[in-house]
Amino acid sequence: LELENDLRGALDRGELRLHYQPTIDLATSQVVGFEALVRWPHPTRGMINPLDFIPIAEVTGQIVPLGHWVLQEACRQAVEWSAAAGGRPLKMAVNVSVRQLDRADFAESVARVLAETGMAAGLLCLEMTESVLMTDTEANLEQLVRLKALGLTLAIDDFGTGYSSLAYLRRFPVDTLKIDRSFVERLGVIADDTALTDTIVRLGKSLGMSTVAEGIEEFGQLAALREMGCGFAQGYYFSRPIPAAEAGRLFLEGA
Ligand code: G
Ligand code: G
Ligand code: MN
Ligand code: NA
Repeated sequence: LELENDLRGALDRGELRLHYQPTIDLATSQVVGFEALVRWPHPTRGMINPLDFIPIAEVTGQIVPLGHWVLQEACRQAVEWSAAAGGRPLKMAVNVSVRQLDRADFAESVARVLAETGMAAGLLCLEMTESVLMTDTEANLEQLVRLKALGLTLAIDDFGTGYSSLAYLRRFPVDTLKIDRSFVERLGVIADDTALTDTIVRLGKSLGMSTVAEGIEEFGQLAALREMGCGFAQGYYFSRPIPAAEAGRLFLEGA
């Protein structure tokens, strides 16, 4: 409860921050964009991990204003960095909770953020977990179709860990599969994980979806993913999630 009150205050006082983890194009090794990850530098408890406050925010409903702030800040930042890099396109991925999607006005609020920040819809990717594809299917489908109509892209986060049926991939307008890092972790070590990763990459390809591998920490994993034809990657091997100033410099260096 204390954390809940603190979070409301933190949001009101603008104390939350975004860190950014680069996304690398495996064909060119270029930084093509970032995933925005929220951080809460708490005045007395130190840096609080999103895993410790996002679930609370989801229960209390604070995820709605919090998620809106994240979206707005990430888009604003993407436009700023892209302009500083002479207009080089920058893709920005933002995590979205099912609770946000549940709101009837969600697509409208995303449209407003795009208009206010000048972010090109095609460069914004909304990430959601497989649970979105399982619960309240009709209502969620309608929301995803509305979001797609804005021109943005949709990704399934932590792909392979949920319970969604593969049939849903056909039904829902998904553009990108983010391969969960638990598969990547044991790439080349456990044959089954290697086979599963390869299968997800092929699945993506055959459905016309792009694939992003998460949690790359070693060169061997990178090499294996390249060989499989995985399109993009994130992970500590390239960079941890970093503060905005650092991320801006990283993007400019790659110009
Ligand atoms: O950096 P990492 O500890 O950032 O993130 C932990 C978890 O918190 C991840 O599952 C990530 O998807 C989630 N997360 C990070 N930022 C956000 C956010 O802005 N919104 C939502 N809904 N989840 C987030
Ligand atoms: O669920 P989601 O994919 O949005 O969360 C991303 C989470 O993964 C964040 O907590 C981020 O800090 C973490 N992460 C990103 N890259 C790596 C990595 O290479 N190794 C590990 N262990 N965690 C990572
Ligand atoms: Mn994510
Ligand atoms: Na993920």
